[in-house]
Formats: sequence, structure tokens, C-alpha cells
Amino acid sequence: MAPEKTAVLLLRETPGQEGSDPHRMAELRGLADAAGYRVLAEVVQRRTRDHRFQIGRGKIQEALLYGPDKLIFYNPLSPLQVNNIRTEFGAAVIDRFNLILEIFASRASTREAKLQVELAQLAYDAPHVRNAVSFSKLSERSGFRGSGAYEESMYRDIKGRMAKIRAALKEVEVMGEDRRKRRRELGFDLVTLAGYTNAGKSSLLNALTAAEVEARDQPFTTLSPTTRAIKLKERRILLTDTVGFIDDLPHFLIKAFRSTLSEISQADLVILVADMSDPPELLRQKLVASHKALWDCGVSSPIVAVLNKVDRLCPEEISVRLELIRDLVSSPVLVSARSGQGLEELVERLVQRLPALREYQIRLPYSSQGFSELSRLYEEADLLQVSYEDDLVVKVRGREETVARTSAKDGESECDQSF
Ligand SMILES: Nc1nc2c(ncn2[C@@H]2O[C@H](COP(=O)(O)OP(=O)(O)OP(=O)(O)O)[C@@H](O)[C@H]2O)c(=O)[nH]1
Ligand SMILES: [Mg+2]
Repeated sequence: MAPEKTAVLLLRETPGQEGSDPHRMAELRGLADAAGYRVLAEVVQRRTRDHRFQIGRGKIQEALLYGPDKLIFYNPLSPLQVNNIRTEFGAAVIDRFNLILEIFASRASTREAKLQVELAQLAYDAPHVRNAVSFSKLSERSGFRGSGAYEESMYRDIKGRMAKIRAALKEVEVMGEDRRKRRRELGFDLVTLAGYTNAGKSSLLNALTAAEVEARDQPFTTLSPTTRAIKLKERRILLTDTVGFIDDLPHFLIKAFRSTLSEISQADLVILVADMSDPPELLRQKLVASHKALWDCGVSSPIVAVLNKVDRLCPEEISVRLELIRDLVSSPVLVSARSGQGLEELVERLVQRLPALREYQIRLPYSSQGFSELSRLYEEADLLQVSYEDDLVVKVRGREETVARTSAKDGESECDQSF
């Protein structure tokens, strides 16, 4: 087993904010735990930002008394602050973004996920290295140290590698687009589970599809999308589980995960999952963060809001929460992935909100090609009627993409009615 890593967590709260926000520290603890740290202590200070160390010098000294391997800050650290804390106190220090990246790096199992994590890491490092270049140049001007040439070439290397990864990820994204197109042609509706990390997305996927995707009580268990097929009331659905959202994500992290997040933006329907057993204020904060993230992903498809883990709540707790989040979610479905409660209603709602299927009447040639297309339509749509005339006259209900793939003669496929 790897030797245990230890950490002290530090949080600077802004003065003037009402009360302290215990959720921030709790979330940081969850992240540290998921990254494999044993937390020795938590240090909180309310003050304005210290430009040298982010938090007060005394607080850093206090944290170091516990003898941790690392200091982990909730607040983002500038390159200068990292440098100052390292040199002044000889302490290893990271911030919440590094911590998230550490978790991602340890969980990334597919090539795509690994590239995304590397890109995010480089995007994080680039400004730090650029700053090192300017430090060196400054020292050079004042007659100290080297020329900054090493840092400059390192910065160029980082930029070069980032361009390469972006190109590789672009390819992955195009492959994803092709895959979604093919799946739609095969008659599937694409539904994606999205939501704050640890809300129960993977558990819902498992409950709806009898899959066995890993679900654990810690953030970022899922990093790569997993897709499972289900049939819900005659609709053939591919349900995809995705990486969770978290508050205050730096933009570069979202950008790095673009190819994964396009499973959300390009879905026919998005299920937004929230953990209803969170304290009411936290539930609200996480829903706001999730809406922001959906917006960043560029979602334009319908969204069905699902409040999960209702098995943990009594009726009064449920009504307090529903009241508090009324403006954020319209007619949410209350479910428990664990007990199965509410899943039938969820299925009803999903089927209602999926893009309407249409009925088409098409003519296929009376030939082996026509018959092979007919048998494909059996698989990928609902055949309502077939008459064997000079041509095969077929009445079918399905997705436009599926019907468009047949060799039906031009102008003879027609939309009758939508459902
Ligand atoms: N009591 C209760 N626990 C649940 C329910 N659904 C999920 N959980 C638990 O919540 C934790 C997180 O569930 P996951 O399914 O891993 O959540 P996720 O949204 O996929 O999380 P990430 O992939 O880490 O973003 C696990 O410990 C689950 O067992 C539920 O309906 N009731
Ligand atoms: Mg998951």
C-alpha cells in the first residue's frame, strides 16, 4: 500500500459574508479524502486576502505545527503565493484546483480522460511558468540569477504540448459526434445524466438499466462517460453517465473536459440530478452551480430535474427543500436510486419529454435491398403497417434520422403526425 499522505486544510473566508460557510470546508475535506490524504487539522481565518500568502502568516505557522506533508488551500493561490509559501516556510502547498486535478489524474482510465487531465494540468501550469519567466527576467535586470531562457523554453514546450493535446481531443470530439449520429440513425434517443458530483448519477444509471457502474460516497467517482441501453415504454434509449460538476471550477478545467461534456450538450434530453438529502442551503447552492455548468456546456435540450435520495428525508424535510428551490427547478421528480421510489414516475416523465417520434409512410424498392432495409426498420423503429405492392409500402414510427437512412424514394417519405 502507498504510504499515507497527510494534509492540513486552510480556508480564508471573506469578511462581510454572513456567517461562515461550513460546506466549503466539508467539501474540501471530501476532496482531500478522495485524493487519499489523511486530514490532520482544518484552519479557517476570516480576513481580507493577504497578497503574499493568501492567508495570515500566523495561520500558516499554526497549520505547520501539525507536521503535514502538504498544506491544501480552498482559495485559489497565485503563482507568486505558491512560491512565497514554499520559500518562506519550506512547505509543500497546493490549492483546491490542484487537489481536483490530483483526483482526476488518479481516476483517469481512458485515453481521452488522461489527455483531458493532462491538458487541464498544463493549462494550470502555464501561467505559473510564465510568471517564473518574468521573475527570471526581473532578476536578470537587477543582476541576479540566470537569463530565464530555461523557463522560456519550458513555457514554449507547454504551449506546444497543449496544442497537440487539443488536436487529439478535437479528433475524439469528432468521433463522438459521429457516434451520436450513428446512434440516432439506429433509432436511439440519447439521454444524459448530469449533476453535482456525488448526487447519485451512477446509482440512477444502475437503477434504471441494471448496470453495475461504480458508485461511491466520494466526489468524482465517475470521470469517463458510460452508456447503457434501455427500453422505456417502446422508446429505445441510450443513457449516459457523466463526470460530476463542482462549484467554482476554473474555466480551463471545463474547457479541457469539452469532449466529455458534449455528451451533455448534444443529448436529446438531460436528466439533472441533485442530492435532495443535502442541507437545504447547500442543495440550493449546488443546483445553482449545476445550472451554471449546464449553461457553460451549452445545453439546449429539455432538462428533467430529479431530486435523488428522498429515502433519507421525512415529509417535512422534503417540503422545506421544495419551497427553497422552487425557482430553480420546475416540477422535479423525487426519486431514490437506492429504494427505487419514484423511478416509474421518472420513466413517465422522460418519455413525455423526449423528442416526439413521427409517423412516416415510405416506399422501399421490392428488392433484396428493400427487404434488408425493412428488416432494419423492424429493429430500429416501430413498423405499423407493410403492404407488398409494386414497392414495399411501409408505415413506420421512428426518428427522422432512422427513416432518412433508407433508400425511400425522394418526396415519398412524409410526416403524418407527431406523438
Ligand atoms: N440513501 C441513498 N443514497 C444514495 C442514493 N443514490 C445514491 N446514493 C449514494 O450516494 C453516493 C454517491 O452516489 P454515486 O452514484 O456514486 O454519485 P455520482 O453522482 O455518480 O457521483 P460522482 O460520479 O462521484 O460524481 C453513493 O454512496 C451512493 O450509494 C439514494 O437514492 N439514497
Ligand atoms: Mg458517478
